[in-house]
Amino acid sequence: MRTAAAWLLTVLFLSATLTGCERQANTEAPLLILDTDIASDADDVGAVAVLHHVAKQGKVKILAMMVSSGNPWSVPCLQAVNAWFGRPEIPLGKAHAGAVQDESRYARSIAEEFGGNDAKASDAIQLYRRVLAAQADQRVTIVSIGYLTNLAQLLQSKSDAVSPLNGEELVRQKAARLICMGGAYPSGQEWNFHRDAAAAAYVTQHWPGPVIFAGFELGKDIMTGAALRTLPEKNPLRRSYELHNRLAGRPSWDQIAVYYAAVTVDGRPNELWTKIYGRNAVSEDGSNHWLNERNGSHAYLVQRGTNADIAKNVEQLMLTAQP
Ligand SMILES: [Ca+2]
Repeated sequence: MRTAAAWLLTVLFLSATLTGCERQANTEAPLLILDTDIASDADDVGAVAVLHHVAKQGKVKILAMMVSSGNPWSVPCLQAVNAWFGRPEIPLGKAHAGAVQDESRYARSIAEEFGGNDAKASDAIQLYRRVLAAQADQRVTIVSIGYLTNLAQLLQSKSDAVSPLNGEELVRQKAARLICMGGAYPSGQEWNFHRDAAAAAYVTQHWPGPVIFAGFELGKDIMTGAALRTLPEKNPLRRSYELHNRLAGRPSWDQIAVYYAAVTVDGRPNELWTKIYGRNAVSEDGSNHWLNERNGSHAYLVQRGTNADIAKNVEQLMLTAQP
């Protein structure tokens, strides 16, 4: 067990050495864009619930949500969940044709049971450009909890009527940080990278600013969702987990990325996770390995808190997330 003095020294050391990665220097609530593949697993719905909860607490401000899955029910499902949480107006972006096609055990049912639709959804790349161009410089946190399909296309986008900047320049100017659930650390193969490996490789290579990776290993033993059975049945969060695997609980990969975004405003060390700096290299098959670099603009998260503590926090946020 740490002594108080050792703890203080650790914090001072980390403060002095680990703040270079995130360039967001103010303490205002992050302006946040969520990019989700909501369809193939229920943790995306859990993450959306956590996001609504922390937004209600004033810890983040939601600018838009993008969908990287090509499942036609993903956007209507997300719209239904947002409407249930009292935020039907959140702008939604739809992936281009050719996006990863996922099966889903819940997306269509949630859309139909809770009346979701994609009538007002925009093209994801156009929406990214529009939303980013309208913000103050280096204020936007993007949290990716699915494929990097949209973000790769955003980086490759050309100047247009919205902004004279191309995608990479626009991101450099407006984004404070990208928090990305993807990859395994220090090396391995993970679903989000693997399913659109070209996009994962492009984004890790070309993102013109800090990227913080929340890897496979972080969420896999943080099981949440089973406690949702205590909620009323007519609740899209509970229903998603019920349809997905009968409320048996699922790993919390996506909630962790959102939770991290909400509890770290300016990149100072956090009691639940610390960061290892360097550079992430993604191969053609979507596997990745870590290159240690002292001043790398990438970092991956290493857990400090216990699985039980983090699971309790995440599940509590999901349980108490209410319209
Ligand atoms: Ca996901």
